Amino acid sequence: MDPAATTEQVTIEVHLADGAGLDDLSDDARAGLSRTLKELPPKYFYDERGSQLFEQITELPEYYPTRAERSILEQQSTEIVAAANPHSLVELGSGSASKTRHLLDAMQDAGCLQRYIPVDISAEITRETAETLVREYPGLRVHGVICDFEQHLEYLPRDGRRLIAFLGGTIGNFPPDERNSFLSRIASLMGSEDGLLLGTDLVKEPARLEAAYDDSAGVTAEFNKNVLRVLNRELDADFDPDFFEHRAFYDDEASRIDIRLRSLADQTVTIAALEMEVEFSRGEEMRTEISCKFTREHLEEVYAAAGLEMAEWWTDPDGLFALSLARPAEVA
Ligand code: AVJ
Repeated sequence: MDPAATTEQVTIEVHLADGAGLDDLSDDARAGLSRTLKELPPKYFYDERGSQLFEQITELPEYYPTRAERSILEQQSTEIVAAANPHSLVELGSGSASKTRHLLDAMQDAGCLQRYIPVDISAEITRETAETLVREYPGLRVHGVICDFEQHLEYLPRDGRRLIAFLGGTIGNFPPDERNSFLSRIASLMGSEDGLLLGTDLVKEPARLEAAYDDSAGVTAEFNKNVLRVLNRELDADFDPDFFEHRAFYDDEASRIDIRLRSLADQTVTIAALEMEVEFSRGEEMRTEISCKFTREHLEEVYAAAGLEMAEWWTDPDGLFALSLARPAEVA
């Protein structure tokens, strides 16, 4: 498709057809709301307001993952870059790339920084970030790829030794089957010298986990309900967020936080764009997100199942969060 903008150091490649996002939302909403346990995929939280609310979440006292991951990057980026020794840094879901600078700094110090390839759904944020970074890092070329990285991994440039970073713990949003096919696809696109740097939140006391997803200021509750506003706007639906309540609990068996919206009344919601009426009984819960928590042993198994091998493992001083480096497994 058409490269949206090219300057000397910045290239932005757009692979999103107009309306594709809306088609996906329509399909996902129709399928998810037809299940016995109603469900909406978490990627639709992140419109402008949702992204702002998530930014607020990352600053909440209860929400430790962002700070813990940042502290690993602050302390270990030199080691990470030495272990991966990349020419380019590919980042899936790059957004404003705030944590990425630690890796770029370490690559610059090691003299190996050539290219940064942010992969994101938002062209605006990616372009702004690209322009800022080329000013901050002389000689850096930024090649942004605007796509849904869940669907369009094959658009990633393949030349040079790459470190593919997938930070923030977003891999936790994938159910096991989808996680396995996603990681398997990444593995199949990796050269033998490429590395995957994956951020994962770790198993810990349920009370601590639950507090991180049900903060006392109610920001996560607003974030959760925001998906209803997205459906109201995009699909001409009539959800009343006041008739739903935020709920987050740790599912010990599945090692994951389960996030839901519970209906406070018997109610019927109309989704005009889908010509659909959806009934909720009082107390019925709709799942809006899962956030899987890992141990090192479990993650090693997850990698192995996807054709990857854990090469390195770093945690923050409190052992809350991990970054790990994986490589394609040797094929015998
Ligand atoms: C951005 C997916 C990593 O699962 O912790 C935060 C999203 N949801 N609070 C997470 C989220 C509710 C977050 N990820």
